[in-house]
Amino acid sequence: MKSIEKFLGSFDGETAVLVKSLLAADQAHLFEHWDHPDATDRERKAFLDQLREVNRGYPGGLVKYIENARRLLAEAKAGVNPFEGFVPEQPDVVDLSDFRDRYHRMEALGMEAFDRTAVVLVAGGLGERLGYDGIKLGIPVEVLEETSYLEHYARCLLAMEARMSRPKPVPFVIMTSKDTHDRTVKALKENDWYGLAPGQVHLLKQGLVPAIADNDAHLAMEGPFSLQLKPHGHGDVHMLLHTHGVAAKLQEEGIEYLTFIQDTNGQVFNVLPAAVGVSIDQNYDFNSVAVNRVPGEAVGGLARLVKGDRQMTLNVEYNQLDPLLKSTISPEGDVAGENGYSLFPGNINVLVVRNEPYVRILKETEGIIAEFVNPKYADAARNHFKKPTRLETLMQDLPKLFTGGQRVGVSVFARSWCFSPNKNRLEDAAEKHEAGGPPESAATAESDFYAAGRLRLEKAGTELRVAKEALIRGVPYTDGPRVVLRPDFAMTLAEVDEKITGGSLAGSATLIVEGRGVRLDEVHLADGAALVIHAHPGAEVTVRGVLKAAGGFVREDLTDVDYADPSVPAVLKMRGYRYRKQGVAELCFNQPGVYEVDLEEIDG
Ligand code: UGB
Repeated sequence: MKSIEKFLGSFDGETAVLVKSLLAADQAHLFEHWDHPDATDRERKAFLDQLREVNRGYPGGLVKYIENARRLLAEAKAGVNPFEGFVPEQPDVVDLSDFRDRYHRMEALGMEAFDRTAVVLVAGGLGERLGYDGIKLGIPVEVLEETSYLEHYARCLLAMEARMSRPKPVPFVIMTSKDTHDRTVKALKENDWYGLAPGQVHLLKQGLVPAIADNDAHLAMEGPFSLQLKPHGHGDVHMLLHTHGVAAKLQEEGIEYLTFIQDTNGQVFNVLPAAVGVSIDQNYDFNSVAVNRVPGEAVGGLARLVKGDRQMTLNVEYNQLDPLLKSTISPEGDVAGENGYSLFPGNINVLVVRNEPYVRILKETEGIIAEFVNPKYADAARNHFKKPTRLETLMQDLPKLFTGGQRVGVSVFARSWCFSPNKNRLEDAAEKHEAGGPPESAATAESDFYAAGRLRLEKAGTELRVAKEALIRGVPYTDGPRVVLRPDFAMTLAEVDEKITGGSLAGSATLIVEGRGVRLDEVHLADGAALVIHAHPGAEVTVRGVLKAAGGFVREDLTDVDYADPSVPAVLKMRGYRYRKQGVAELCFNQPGVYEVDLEEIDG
């Protein structure tokens, strides 16, 4: 009798069934140290606890995971091409990158559906590429007022709620992980949930999956009494929305659209209203927000793949797209279409999913979305791995499960208007810029955040003198004018147009506006002027006139001494600069009422 079998009688029912099923699945090696003379009861108990936790965390349990792994590993070994026989075509695209009339119609349509929309944020990633040891949601998207990503997102949800004819909280699902959960909860609690109702926030913590040692899917051990565990990927969000019953519950509450967003994309709410509008207008079940992509660019391309009467629109990684095109419709590979861009727009992982088919698919699949495995083989025969692998899943792969009948499309927006994440440490961002790619760093994310504010003003007819792009430690940054129009002031371009008339801003001016009732009428900010307006609900404020320079916010680039100084915060070091406040006109209206302000009357 094997050593573990002697112990089975002493286990509770769940544990005994689990251990037996693992033995039947050829996993006896997990228990080979079980009755080693040095083994302690504590170690054994901890191991069983771990096995039960991992087993519960995966629909169908560990045995199902092992079965799935064997199947996928056999396909990987045989070199099965998942796109074999599929012919790529341009997907259904609604291109709103020109901000023309259709853009405004889609925004208005999406805004009407705010009471039927939920926001799902995937925030389980640790941000190793960023070299930051806090949670990415806690990083400020801008350092003038130091608004964190989490606070910015919360403000957007509150602004959505305020725009409903019958306001109700927008459900906010946050997927965390072991790495980010406690710190996300702490940030929410310490900041009074950023004004959100705790009941509107659904926290789903993703677990880890076992590492796999070989093609037979023997689970890899970290020590004699612990499994080696690895992340399963952001596709876990689908599994958790299913296993926790959240998607189904939201459906019962009348939520028709789930919008999926990433942790550090301060631009995403610029386009969410219009993206939801496109889903409604086109009756899309799955809508990928995307950007125009230069042929060959290192970002996944969205393509419709057709094989007989089967077709699916999905993200194809750029290194798979080019060979697929060459072997099918285009001997030259990925080439530019009439508009100068690839026919296959770039995926940015912002998704709008119709909840009704989604809940159905989740039920059918138990939320396991198109898992894949990517072992690094040590030998040409593909018998051995260089290191243990694991099954993975990506949230954008959901359409792989659409069996027909679902409508899948793509909404294209101007690039930095919809996407400018903070993913890379400063040095790597500089290298990426040098190589001609997007730096995706703290500085570019902040620069684009202000650029989005400028774009709003420009569309409303404000004249802007934009500063020249500068390189800060090799990363491009446009210093101004810095414009932050808070979401409660305006969620759509139409609202900005309604609330701002004319005016002008010079290169290093700063304008921050918070408050639904604020209006700017011919406001002119000189170089070095800074105007900050905070108006509480019920305060109807009209501001007009010229604000002269009084210092404003002055950018100071960090020196090597700053970098060596541990007291300089990491969130500044990842940018390469700080702002000093030197003479800012701050207008605060804490009481409801009607106010008129002439900037000429303000002294410094
Ligand atoms: N995330 C989780 O919540 N859990 C996880 O296990 C992993 C990540 P990364 P990645 O923006 O250009 C994605 O690491 O994986 C969250 C798309 O797959 O920043 O390199 C994490 O917290 C890719 O197609 O990105 O690549 C973060 O919010 C492309 O769109 C989000 O998932 C790429 O992003 C993304 O995680 C991109």
